[in-house]
Amino acid sequence: MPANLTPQYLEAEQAFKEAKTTAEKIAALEEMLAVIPKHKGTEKLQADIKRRLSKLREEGEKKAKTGRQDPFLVERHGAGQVALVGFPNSGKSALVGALTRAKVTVADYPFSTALPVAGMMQFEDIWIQLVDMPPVTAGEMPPGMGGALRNADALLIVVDVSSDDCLDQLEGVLGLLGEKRILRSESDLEAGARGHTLEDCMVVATKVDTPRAKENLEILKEYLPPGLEMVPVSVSSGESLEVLRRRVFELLRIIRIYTKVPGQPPDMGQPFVLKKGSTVVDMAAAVHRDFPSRLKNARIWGSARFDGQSVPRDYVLQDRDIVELHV
Ligand SMILES: Nc1nc2c(ncn2[C@@H]2O[C@H](COP(=O)(O)OP(=O)(O)O)[C@@H](O)[C@H]2O)c(=O)[nH]1
Ligand SMILES: [Mg+2]
Repeated sequence: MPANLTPQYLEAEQAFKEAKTTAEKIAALEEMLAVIPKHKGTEKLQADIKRRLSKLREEGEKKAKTGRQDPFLVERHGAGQVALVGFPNSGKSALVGALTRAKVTVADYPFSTALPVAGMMQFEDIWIQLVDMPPVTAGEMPPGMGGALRNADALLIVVDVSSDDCLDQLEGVLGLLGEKRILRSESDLEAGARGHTLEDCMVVATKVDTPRAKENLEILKEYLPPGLEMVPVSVSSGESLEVLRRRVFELLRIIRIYTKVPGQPPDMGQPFVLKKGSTVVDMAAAVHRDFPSRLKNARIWGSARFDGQSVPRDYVLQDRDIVELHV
């Protein structure tokens, strides 16, 4: 059967041939896998790509262990990893500095951040990792950065509303994310490609303390693509920084679940962090590998109709639920 490869696929294959770093090669192979026409005629090719991918990922991990890792990839910590992307001077480093204890360089000259800097942001009882990224410009992104952005759980698009070119900044970043296939379609993601939809992104409009901010915010609001949220903040005045913490948590679409042993008060220390939509069985799996098969039922405090209510295995949990697993 002919493979009928599309121009999109051939383009990705070309990118693979030109790729120099492991991260670039992985990104190109992922791309090939995402866009390859899925039918009998390409099955062998698909298997071949998958084999090459897993080999490269293994090599990448080995390299990471010996210290020669991709400088743009930041090891994930906490409840989720959120990368900040924006033009030079948009206020990314100032934000990460205000929300975490990371040692960032805030400067009024561009390109003061050459490599990612990560910090942990506290939100109530969990920690979320923020990664300050080197700047992008319209049509340009440092090579290797795409992989790190695809790898993050969510993206904050930082736009400076003190500047009248804030709409160009937003469009520039969105255009670039699309072009580099960091933003991609739901079907690409379902096919196994790494990347994000707009659902994983949020615009942070910074420097709302400045004179031009109000007017520029109105313009941004008008042109904001549907489905993309925006939070206006100021690091200088501290305005809405607490709101931003919560919005970043919501952007990650995660829930916090606490455990309880029968007859004892709940453990309100470090919660288990699960994806939104997770069930009692998912929770059991997070506690112990053997639990799902041994699980009989559970009792829930929080989202249930009454405290201590018995619920089935497929009960969908809500943020802050307390679960007592019966095995
Ligand atoms: N007025 C005002 N200035 C800010 C704010 N946030 C950052 N800046 C200034 O904007 C410049 C660039 O900030 P920086 O965080 O280094 O930008 P980056 O290049 O995106 O990391 C610095 O001079 C900051 O002091 C803010 O909320 N309000
Ligand atoms: Mg910076």
